[in-house]
Amino acid sequence: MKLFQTYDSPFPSRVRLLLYAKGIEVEIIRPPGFGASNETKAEYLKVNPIGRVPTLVLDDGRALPESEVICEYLEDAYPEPSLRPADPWERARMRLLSRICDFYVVMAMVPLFTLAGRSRRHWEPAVVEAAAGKLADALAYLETFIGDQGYAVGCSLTQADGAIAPQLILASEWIPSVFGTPDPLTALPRLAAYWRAVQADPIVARIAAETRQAIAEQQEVARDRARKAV
Ligand SMILES: N[C@@H](CCC(=O)N[C@@H](CS)C(=O)NCC(=O)O)C(=O)O
Repeated sequence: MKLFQTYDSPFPSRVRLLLYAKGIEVEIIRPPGFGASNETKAEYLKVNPIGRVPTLVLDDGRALPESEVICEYLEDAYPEPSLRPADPWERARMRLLSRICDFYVVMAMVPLFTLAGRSRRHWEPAVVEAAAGKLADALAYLETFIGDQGYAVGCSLTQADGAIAPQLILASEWIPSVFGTPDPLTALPRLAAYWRAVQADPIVARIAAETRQAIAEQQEVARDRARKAV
């Protein structure tokens, strides 16, 4: 199988967490022409017409986009070890936490992703403040439902940890470092305690290290571009 993906994006990281936990080997491919325009993505659009990462491509060529759908496919096709809790309520909490990430946490960060790609003179403080406020609200939803036994749900790794971990790196490390905003975790003790504890898990630690490295490389490219533009 092949996984079209990038290391700095939270959605493929969620799929990699599952692949690592289940010991599934795949070929990792950065989509050709990714990160520029839709024209440069023409080849990739033939693989996934949605044009986003990740896409899982099976050995017979069938392609599956959308991180949550890929994770559910991998759970069904490779059931052991399961990253879905057996108890229906706990499984629902796993899905709820992942959904909060997809619908609220990421959406709150989108205006900041957009600003970060533009020159600093376009960074209106009101836009940054409004996005940071929405992000704090979204993270407070996680605070309400997050587990207290070292993992998002129960006392072992689930898909929810894969959804949450890369987004917390963006929310509590990348955004404060780029925009000078306070770390939102300081106001969320349960989520902060979860985040400290879950990084002791070797698979979460691996995903976190890959994400931090990719973000650092991307920031270096952005700094280089800014230096050249002066
Ligand atoms: N709902 C999708 C979201 C995927 C997504 O938005 N990926 C972003 C990267 S975080 C992307 O590929 N954006 C298009 C681009 O960067 O050109 C999923 O869960 O897979």
